[in-house]
Order: sequence, then structure tokens, then C-alpha cells
Amino acid sequence: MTNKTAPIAICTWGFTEANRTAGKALENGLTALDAAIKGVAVEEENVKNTTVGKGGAPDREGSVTLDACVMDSNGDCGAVVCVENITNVAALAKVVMEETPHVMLAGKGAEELAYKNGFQAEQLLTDSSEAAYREWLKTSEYKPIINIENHDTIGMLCMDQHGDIAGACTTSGLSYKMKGRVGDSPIIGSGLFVDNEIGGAAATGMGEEIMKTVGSFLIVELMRQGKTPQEACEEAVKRIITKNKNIENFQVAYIALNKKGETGSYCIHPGFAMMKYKDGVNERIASTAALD
Ligand code: SD4
Repeated sequence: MTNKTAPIAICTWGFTEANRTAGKALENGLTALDAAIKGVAVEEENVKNTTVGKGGAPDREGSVTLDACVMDSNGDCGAVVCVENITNVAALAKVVMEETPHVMLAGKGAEELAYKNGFQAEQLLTDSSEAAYREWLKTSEYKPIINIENHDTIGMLCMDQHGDIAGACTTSGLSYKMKGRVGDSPIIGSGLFVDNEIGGAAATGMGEEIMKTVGSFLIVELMRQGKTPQEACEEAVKRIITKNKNIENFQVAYIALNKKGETGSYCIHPGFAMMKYKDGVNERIASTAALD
């Protein structure tokens, strides 16, 4: 074996199958980036997940718009925002990274790139997400509920057999968001950041709060300064909750992985967990919370 470190996959929330898929792909020799894209694709294609890919909740006008980004171990990255009719938007973000001179493409431009590269158009609004949307329209009350609604964005970090780290993050964003709203998930440094010399971090939760503190970049920088992944996640959550008068009303959670293969996770409110695959074991690790 060429490995310096056993491959590791971690992801947000309890996505057992997605994380196992990535872990096995790493064991089979896939690069960290391709394993992460393959792992998150499980949730992009899972119509029961109402926060990612096909089956994701629509915006308040009934359109499902997806956001995703990827970051590679050589520091390259790609992102797509507000994409309709394409399920595997993390894979599309990789196409932006590899086939264009840009980092981020929005809406129609990203969709055209997808079709040129063989992605198929799909109806992302399922019968059940449409029914839930019609129910929501009766009150049109926009009030995301912590850990219940809006909670299944997948951010994934992988370390491959060569010890290289990469990641992917993919979401349909907040349910019934305003048309055109984009959160943290496709924003390099907010929803995801990787520095292969240090480690990586990914986020889930209220994107607006994550973006204000550039959370994933912050965590990697804190690890660079010597903090463990756990300490870095805790500090990044602390930055959000200090002086924030609204913390009762939103969740933010982070996961992190460093070059030594150490991992950490932390959140504001109890209820968050991450998955970790290492040495053939795929386990759910409940996160400690600032407001435990
Ligand atoms: C967003 N961070 O669009 C995403 C939502 C999320 O689990 O993480 N949901 O703000």
C-alpha cells in the first residue's frame, strides 16, 4: 500500500450511506476529490432528503435551485449556484473547476455547461416536495426550524491513500428561501475550505451566519495556528454566538479534519452529528454543542 494515512471520510449529519460510499471509494484508490463527489452524490440522488439535490425543497416561488462547491488538494476549486434541473451539482462544480477559467458559475450558464458535458435535465421537484410546498403556501410563513427543517446539507471531507485532502458541499439551501438566495454551501471559505497542508472544514446550518464569519476558512486558519480540529470548530461557533442575539433561532454546525487524520465537530444547538469512516468502520459521532 502507498498510504501514509488510512483513508478517512467525514460528513455532516447522519448520512451513513453517503459516507460509506466515500470511504469505500477511498479504499479502492479514488482521489479524495472524486470520493467526496461520489459520496455526496448519494444524497443528491436521495429524493427523501429535502435539503439536497433531487427532492430538495423549492424556493418560495416553487423552483428548486441547487448550490454546490468542491475544493481539491492542490487548492483548486469550483462552484455552482442557483442551478435548476441538474441533480449532481457537486460533480458539475468539478467541471467548472476543470473545464473553465472560472471558479463559480450561476444559473443558466452553469446549466448550459452541464448539458454540454453530458448531464441530463431532471425534474427536481418531487410530488412530495411539491405537496409540502403547497402546504407551506397556505401560511407562507418563513421561519426555519432548528434541526428539523433545512437540516440535511451534506458537506464532506476526504483524505485519500496518499494523505491528500479534498471536499465537497452540496445543498438546495433553505426551504422556501427568496428567489435567487444563495447561502454558504457553494462559497469557498464558508461552506467548505481545504488547505492540503493543514486540513479541511465544512459547514451546515444557517448559511447567512456562516458567511458572516467565513467559517470553514476560519477553522482551517485556526488549525494552521495549532488548534486541533475540535478546538477550531468550537472557536468558529463561538465567533458566531458571541454578541448574536438571535442564536435561539438558528443552528450552525462544523466538521473538520486535519493532516494527521484527527477530526472534530461542534454546533450551536444539540442535535447535530457527523459520520466518520476509517479502517472499515463507519460511525455516527454525536457532536457537542455550545448550548448543551
Ligand atoms: C444554506 N447551509 O443554504 C445551507 C443550509 C443547510 O442543512 O446547511 N442546511 O444556508
